[in-house]
Amino acid sequence: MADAAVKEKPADAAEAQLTDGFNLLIDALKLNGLDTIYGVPGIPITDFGRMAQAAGIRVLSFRHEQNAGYAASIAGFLTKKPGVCLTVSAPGFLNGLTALAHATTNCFPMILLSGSSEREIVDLQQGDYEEMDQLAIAKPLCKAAYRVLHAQDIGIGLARAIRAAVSGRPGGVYLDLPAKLFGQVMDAEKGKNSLVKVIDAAPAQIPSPDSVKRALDVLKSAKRPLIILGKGAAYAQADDAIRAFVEKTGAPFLPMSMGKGLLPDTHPQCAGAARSTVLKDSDVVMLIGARLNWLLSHGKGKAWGDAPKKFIQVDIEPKEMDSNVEIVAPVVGDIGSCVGAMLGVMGNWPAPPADWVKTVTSKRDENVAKMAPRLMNNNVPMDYHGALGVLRDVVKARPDAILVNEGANTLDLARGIIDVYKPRKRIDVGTWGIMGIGMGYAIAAAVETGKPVLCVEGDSAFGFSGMEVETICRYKLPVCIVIFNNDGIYRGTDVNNASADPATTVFVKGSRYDKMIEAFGGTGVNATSPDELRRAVNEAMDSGKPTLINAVIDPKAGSESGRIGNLNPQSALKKK
Ligand code: ADP
Ligand code: TZD
Ligand code: MG
Repeated sequence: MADAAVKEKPADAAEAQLTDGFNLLIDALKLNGLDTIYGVPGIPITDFGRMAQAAGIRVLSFRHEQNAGYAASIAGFLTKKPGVCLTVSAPGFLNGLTALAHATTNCFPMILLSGSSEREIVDLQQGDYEEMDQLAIAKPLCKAAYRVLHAQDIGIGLARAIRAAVSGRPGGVYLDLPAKLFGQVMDAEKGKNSLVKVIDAAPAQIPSPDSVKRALDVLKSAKRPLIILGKGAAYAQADDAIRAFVEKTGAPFLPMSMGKGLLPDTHPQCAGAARSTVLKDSDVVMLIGARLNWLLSHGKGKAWGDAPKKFIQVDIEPKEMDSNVEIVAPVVGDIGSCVGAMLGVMGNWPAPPADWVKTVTSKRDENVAKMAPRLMNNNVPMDYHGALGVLRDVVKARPDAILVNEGANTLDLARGIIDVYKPRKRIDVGTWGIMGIGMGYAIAAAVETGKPVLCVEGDSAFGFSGMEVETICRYKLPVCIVIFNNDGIYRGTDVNNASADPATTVFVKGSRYDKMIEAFGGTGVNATSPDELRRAVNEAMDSGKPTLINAVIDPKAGSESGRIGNLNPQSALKKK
């Protein structure tokens, strides 16, 4: 056994006094509680992975670096510690880089550790094995990028990476580790002393009392208040304070996709099912850990209606203020401190005007009632509503399970239909609407939380990371994947009349994704009706066995681009 060999090697006197780059990096990670690595082995980091595993770090080997990177990024979101991804030079690094950029865009703390080739050769462009100036390439795509050239700097290098990843607005950090570094030897005692245990990596950022008062004054003046909870609020892990604050205001709240569950979707103040009404008709909007980007129509235009609106924004990043519209009351600080400070000085808070609460509640109840019968349909072939009605019940019965979701129709409809009951239980495509996060997220969610995972995947979305079902089986993770198989992207019905090639959005008809997982010893199920789906998902969630369910969905059921068809250039042209 490799680890036994490493541990039991008799240390002769001279050797005992030396350490090397491999061990220093392992010690530095452990010293800072970074106990899990997601990666793909190869030159020059194969031995590093082995030695890290032998030293008690959990090292999960993936089939593609991008998926390992997505795993690390969501590990960062779920734990507030940087998720660590480990890649080989050039191509492996580039595969991981998409995930690093994704982490940065989504404000998730992550560190990409990558081996790199020999500096002297790379810099003279003499054609080294996997030659690439990785540091230069990573820089514009992450929050910070560093290179460590000397073993005695490993401690400082990792400390800088950790601080950069988690302090302020979290994000992705690149740490370049040239091959030679690992073999560098130094005195063990000096090496030990060179390591840094990062103290208070994400210091509390206390908002100014003036900003807190200003925000509360504006909120109190509202006739039609709205609170929007984004994934920054979920990340902050200030769950009790956020809930207490929202409840004290009595205002309707709208959870963004990954902010769902901070307060349950079934909470009386939840306005999720009255989204367009609250966006249009609110007069004061408080954003907590949510940006006014495309997902909120930039805070202006048709979606927000004509009535004048005042925005309050709670965020750790001062530059976020006024990014799209004027923020009349910026509250800059970490969400725990900001919400705590507001709670501390709210005093007796007046309930919002009853007519506003009533408008929102009746709109919500009306929409929920309209949807209800569609969710109970038992149509064959299944439509999205019939299948999602089942999954909604499954999650309701298991509020601790983590829901991973990607696709177009599969994403947009699942977001609206499946209620979430607890914080950080829904993870999805995030700010970029990226396809491919599915299996990486599922693996990290299972590893980091130990909870069962339900992945609701479009058939196209799944294809981006599908090979990781082997990884799920290899590590025996409690993951149930449900593929909404509608034969393609958005719909399976497109026809190409110009040649014998299939249309660009369709896949092989009647594909049996369930057979993929059987190749690796997992359980595959082909489900053609809501009843079959219910039975299969319940069984998988209860057994914890890796399972892939091919849910056969009517190819005609979806619509182009799901809910965001309006963003297609062709739709914009049609409007003109
Ligand atoms: P969503 O997509 O859910 O609307 P965004 O990713 O757009 O959310 O916004 C998240 C925001 O949360 C970012 O502006 C980020 O700076 C902020 N944020 C992240 N963590 C914290 C924190 N601990 N305290 C305050 N703000 C935070
Ligand atoms: N590539 C990447 C990395 N991200 C993307 N978002 C896309 C391509 C474009 N895209 C979407 O925005 S959704 C989607 C693609 C390819 C797939 C939709 O098909 P699906 O879901 O099968 O996953 P539905 O249920 O058929 O709509
Ligand atoms: Mg599809």
